[in-house]
Order: sequence, then structure tokens, then C-alpha cells
Amino acid sequence: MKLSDHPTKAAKEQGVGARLLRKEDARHLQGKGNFIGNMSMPNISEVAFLRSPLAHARIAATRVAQEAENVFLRDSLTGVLDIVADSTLPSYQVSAMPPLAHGKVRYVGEPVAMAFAPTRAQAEDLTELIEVDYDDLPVYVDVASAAAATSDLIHDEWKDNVFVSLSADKDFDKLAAQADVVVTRKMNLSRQCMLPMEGMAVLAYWDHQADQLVVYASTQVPHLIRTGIAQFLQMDQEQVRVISPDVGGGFGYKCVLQREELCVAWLAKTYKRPFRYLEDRREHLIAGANTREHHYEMTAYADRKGRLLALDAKITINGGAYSVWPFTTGLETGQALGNLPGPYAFQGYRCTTRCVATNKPAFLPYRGVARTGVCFAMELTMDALAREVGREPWEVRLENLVQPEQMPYVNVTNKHFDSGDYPASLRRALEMIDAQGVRERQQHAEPDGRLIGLGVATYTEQSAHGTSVFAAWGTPVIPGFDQAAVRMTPDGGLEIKVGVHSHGQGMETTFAQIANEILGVDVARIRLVHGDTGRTPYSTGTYASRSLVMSGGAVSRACKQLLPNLQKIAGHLMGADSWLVQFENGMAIAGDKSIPLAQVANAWYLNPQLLPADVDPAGLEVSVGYKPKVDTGSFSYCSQAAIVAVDPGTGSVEILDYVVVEDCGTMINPMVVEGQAIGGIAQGIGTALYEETPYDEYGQPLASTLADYVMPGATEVPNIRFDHFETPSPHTEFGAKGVGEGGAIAPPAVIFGAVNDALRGLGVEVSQTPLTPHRLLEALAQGREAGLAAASGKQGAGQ
Ligand code: MCN
Ligand code: SMO
Repeated sequence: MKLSDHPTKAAKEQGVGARLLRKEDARHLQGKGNFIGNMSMPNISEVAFLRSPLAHARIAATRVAQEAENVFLRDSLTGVLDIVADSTLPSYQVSAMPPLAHGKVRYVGEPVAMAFAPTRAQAEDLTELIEVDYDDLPVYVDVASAAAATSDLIHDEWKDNVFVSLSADKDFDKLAAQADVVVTRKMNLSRQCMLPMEGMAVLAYWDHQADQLVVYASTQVPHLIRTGIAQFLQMDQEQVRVISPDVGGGFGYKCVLQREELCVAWLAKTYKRPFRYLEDRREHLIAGANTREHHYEMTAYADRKGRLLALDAKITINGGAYSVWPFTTGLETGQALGNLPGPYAFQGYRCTTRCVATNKPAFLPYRGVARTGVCFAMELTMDALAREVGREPWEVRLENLVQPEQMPYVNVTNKHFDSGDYPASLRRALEMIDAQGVRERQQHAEPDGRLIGLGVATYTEQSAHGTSVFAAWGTPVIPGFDQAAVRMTPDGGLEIKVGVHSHGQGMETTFAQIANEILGVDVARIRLVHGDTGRTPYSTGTYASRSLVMSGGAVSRACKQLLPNLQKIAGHLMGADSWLVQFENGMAIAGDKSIPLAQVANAWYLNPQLLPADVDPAGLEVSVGYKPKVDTGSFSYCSQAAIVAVDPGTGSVEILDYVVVEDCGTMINPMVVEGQAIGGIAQGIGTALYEETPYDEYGQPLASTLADYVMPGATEVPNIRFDHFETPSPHTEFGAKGVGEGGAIAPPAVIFGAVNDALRGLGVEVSQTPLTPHRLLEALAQGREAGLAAASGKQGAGQ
């Protein structure tokens, strides 16, 4: 149903589709957020960690000075199990991640010991009273050396340094043999951090009244953290309560159980008083997990028009030292293998994807999860193919995109694209960016000597993928249904409880909009309760852009379930037929009669003598579970295009214009959707141009402060222009699809495409993120050398 056709939509300014300001912003703008770093508690101790100075070494001996109290090594943590994230994937090798390093260290910054004291500074001083003797081991920084190693493996009991490898082959040989054109390219993405504004944060204490361990954790997945803490501390789950208060960004960094969280929880369990650990920026940059490090070897087989027949790909992921709980290295590997074909309709596919262990921090899912890498590889391959067949990059894409009349479409990796018009989104993006105008502009030299280029990319964003997909990725925890508990208050307000967590996505507003759409309660009178395992239904939490579809879907279902009883009570009170009753703007309305919703609620709770005899005793409070009919995920899609100016003198790249044409089905709040995309694009620009954690040959990280780890700021993010399509998903409530990660998927593809377009006269192609001025100048110099060599070769031949 189109929004404008909705029966009650006309009167609504708050329901589905409204551009409502976010409710949650007021407290943040006033500095009144409730973050773990702001909390105070009597007798709290602050925790510090001693971290490994070496990337790979055996711990030969440890000595703790006699005066050092409250200092802990692995052996002192009695009753704590190593964090083990097992997988059902056949090739998977399990890594046990001890809460503190045991026997050996596997990356620089790995926690080796912990201390607590009244202040963080004192706790840090205590860690200096611990001496560790290390015996160096060979360090594996890159995937090639790690994969080749046969001794001194990162995990002693493994057969090689490979976490997991997956492969697919669908009609590859047959279709590749029909190709007229073959194009081969390599692409590389560097390691980077995630850098939420707030780093890891955990505060734990013992609640004597409830006889419970209470853990405040800055997390996207409070229920999973509870499950994990109980599992690895060997406690019953009812003995543990996890609260995720205001969280200063997660982006994937906070969807797993961290060993520091487990250590602090153990302290509170053991000493029955409060402890806190706050990761500082330097710890995050060095030892916080990092992401994105993918390597691609791509070969495309196509006909003369650039129609792709088959694709051959080798993907290698630098997975770091450990597999994280609960998502494992199988998640990134499976996502890469399955999503590489993108929005294209080719039929022949051969791909192997390996995740290799190295002496770097564990690899984590980061906004976009693998799809930023696969989109980069796929789109640069499309660009290369276009050049090979002498067509525009968008012409070749239009040739290959899944067509609207093919929807729903099952692609070569068995992804179920539910709905949409992919080519139309690309055409609209080209129109908005004025592709023809750029081609004309490129005919003339720019007055400032810069080179202009145009880049485009189209991608699908699998969102809210559920049971069958995670089961195929073999993760130890698999999402199923999500619930929402909805209760009308006695004065006609609404309380909604969900197990997901909002940490910037605006769910306190958008979920209220969903409830308003159905029950007509003013958004200001709707309270979203989330982030507390003691007060909310179980959920595996917020990741995979699933919260709206899953929990939002449950909110919709729960509100709908309240309707019949509300109608019955309201009809009875008004003397009207219950089926006639509608709810709008806080009123129950039947024809020309109306009463405030508050009066209906009051009758149920406090004046039951007024209720009809056949009222449902379940009342005005329900808990409803939901998952979409099809659990393979709803596929949002998007085309992005950009114009860049490349300065061949300085190697700098300026983004002159950036357009986005996205379709996430029905939008609950278009302003929130745009905000999500802009945030993601800013992060994608970071991946494309700035962010990198380089390592030296000893595995020492070379960017440990924000002076050497460069992030895009306001001046690097252009004004992003939008258009929206709204093709409802046939499978979800309101036809909405997830959108939280999408923005971050395309920017490296778009920006590199644009730079390569700008450089095409110079015979240079760039394909390694981030495109720093240094890398760009190096590529230009190589291009010049190659050009000179070719020219002198020709001269030589002529003489
Ligand atoms: N939305 C909407 N209409 C749609 C789709 C979504 O109005 N058709 C709204 C939703 O109601 C919600 C927001 O957009 O308010 C994002 O919804 P959804 O796509 O369901 O994503 P999640 O809420 O599950 O958020 C997770 C996703 C992920 S996986 C990462 S990583 C990420 C992201 O969200 N981390 C973020 N966006 C982030 N934004 C902020 N500010 N901080 C993070 O840590
Ligand atoms: S990386 Mo998002 O938490 O799936």
C-alpha cells in the first residue's frame, strides 16, 4: 500500500513516513546522556590492563612485585573460561581467546594482566609492577607469510594459520568458456579501526537485593553479552543482568563479547563491589579490533558488450589473531563469498574465500560487513570491463543489473532479492550527477590543472537476514524471532520494550512512529525501553541492519494485537460498533463520536466496572514475537555517484559532488534514513581516502593516536544529495527494509571509480585503500615510468 493510500494517514504528522525530529537528540544536545564514563558509584575501582609490547611471543616468566596488590594474571581468574567461538563450518579452526593472555601473546596490545585501584592512574601504575619475560616468535603480519607458515603457528594446535575457507562453484567452466573478453584485476583494502566516539566501556557490580551480577556494558547486544558472560563465567543466566545505557556509537565494534568485559564482570562477581574499565583512544587504536583488510583477485568473463557471463574470484581476509564470540571469522568470510556478485544477474561463479590468522587484533564486523570490500572489488571490475569493451561504466552496469521484471530474483549465490528497480536507481543517480555534463567538462582542461572524474556504484544491502543465513555461516548463536512488549499506560500513553539497542539509529523515535501509525498515540507519549536484559524481551540485538525489520516488525504486530480490545472497550464506552473505531491523535473515533484514548485506558485499569462483558482479560499489554515470512533478509539497494577532482601535483582528491539514490522499501522516517546514509558515507569516505592502521614488519601498529590515524572531518564530507525510491518489501511489516549499514558500502568503489576515471588518460589505475596522497603520487609516477618505457620501446622498435 502506498503511504498516501493509508486510511488514517491523512491526519497524521507523526506516523510512518513522517520526517520527525529525533526524540533522543534533546538529551544528547544538552549533555545529559547517560554514558558509562559519566556514572558514579560509591567505592568504585577503576581497572587498567597491561598489554603486550610484542606481536607474537611466548610468555616465559611473569613476576609481580611484592607490594603490588590487586593485580591479576590469567591464572588468578578462577572459574573463567576462555572465550571460544565455535562454528559449524567444516574447515573452521577454533581459537580460544583467554580473558588475559596465557602462554603466549598474539598481537601488540593483547591484555596480559589487569589491576584495579581507586583511580585509573593508580591502576596503571600497578600494572607496571608486573614484569613479563617474552621469547620472540616469528611475526605474521600479512596473509601470505601467515598462510605459508608450517611451524610456530599462531594457535599451536592448528594445522595451518587459516581460520576458515569457503568456496562456491556454479556453472563456472561452462560459462567462462563462452566469453569473448577476459579482464583480471587485484584490489586491496587496508586495515582500519572503527573509532566510535565512545570506546569500549564496562562497569559491573553485585546487586545484593536481586542477588545478581549487574554489568553495564556499552554494547549493541545486551542479551548476547548476558548469555556470553554467564557462559564464560560459568554462571546461570538469571544471575546476570546486562544494561546497555547510552552508547556513543557501535558500528559493529560493540556487537561481540570483549575479554575486558569478561574480566571486569569477574572482578564484580568475585569481590561483590563495583569496577569499571574505560578503553582510551590509544588502546582502541592499538588493540581494539580492526577490520576491512580484504584482498581480491578478480577475473571477469564477458561478451563484447560487457555482459558478464562468469566471475572468478579469490578473496583473502586478514583475520587477526582470534575469532570473536559470537560472530566468528565465518561471518565475514561467508558474507564476502555470498555478496560478491552484488546486484548483477550473471550465472557463472567460482569463488574461494579464506580468512587467515595473523598477529593483529581480531577482525570484527564493521558497518557494511564484508560488503564494502566486495562492492569495491566488483565495481572496480565493472569499471575495468567497461574500459576493455569501450563503453561507459554505467552502460556496462545497466547491461548486467537484475531487471525489475525479474523480481523477485534468486541470484547466483542463492540470495533472494525481494523487490526494486536497480537500473532505474542508477539512471536517476546519473541524471542527478549530470553524467553527460561531466563528460563535456572533461573535454577541456580545468583552470587549476586538476583532473575531473566520475564514479558510480550500485549495491544491494542484505538486511535483517535471519535464521537460515546465520545457520549457513555456522555462527554459535543464530537469530530467530524478536519480540516487542507493548503496554498502554492508564492515562493513554504507551510503553514499548524491545531487546535490540539504539545507539544513534534513532529507534526511540522511529519505533514510536510505528506505534503512532497504528494506535494514534502521540509520539511524545511513547517511551521506548531498550538495553536492559532485566526489563526487555530477549533479542540477539542490533547488528545486520535488523532492528527495524525484526523488532520494529514486532512493535507493529504487538500494537495491532492491542487494537481489537481497545476497539471493543472504546466502542462500548461510546455506544458504537467496535469495528468502526479508529485511533488518531490520541482519540478513539467512531463516525461522529469520539473519546480520548486516555478514557479507554482508564476504564481498563482503574474503572473496570465500565468494561464490556466480553473484554479480553489480556488487557492493554501484549508481548508479540515476529520474524518476516522469508528469513533470508530484505534487500535494500542503492546507487551512488560522485565527481572528484584529482590534483596530480599534490595527490589530493576532493569530492565535488555526491549523490545517493536509495530504496529501503517504505521509510519509517526519511530524515533518519538520510542520517543513516550520511553517517555511513562519511565512514566510507574514511575507508576510501584516509583511515588505515599500518603495521611494521614486527607487527607494531604505526598509528596509535589521532595524529597519525586520519579520519574524515566535516570539511572532507561533501554535501550529499538524495533521492529515494520506495519499493515495499513483500515480506516485512509496512514493506520496510533495513538501511543502517548501506551508506558505508559504496564510497570506496565510487571514489576509486571516479579517480580512475580522472586518470584514464594517464594509463594509471588505483586499487588499494586508502588512497592517500602518497599512494596516488606513487601510482602517477609509476604510470609516467610505464609511459616513458612504452614510448622508448616504440622508438627503439622504429630505429
Ligand atoms: N529506518 C527507517 N526506515 C527504513 C529503514 C530504517 O526509518 N526503511 C530507521 C530505523 O527505524 C532505525 C534506523 O533507520 O531508526 C536504522 O534501522 P536498521 O536499518 O534496522 O538498522 P539497525 O537499527 O539494526 O542498526 C544497526 C546498523 C548497523 S548493523 C550498524 S553497524 C550501524 C548502523 O546501524 N551502527 C550505527 N547505524 C549506526 N548509526 C549510528 N548512529 N551509530 C551506530 O553505531
Ligand atoms: S557491523 Mo553492524 O553491527 O552489523
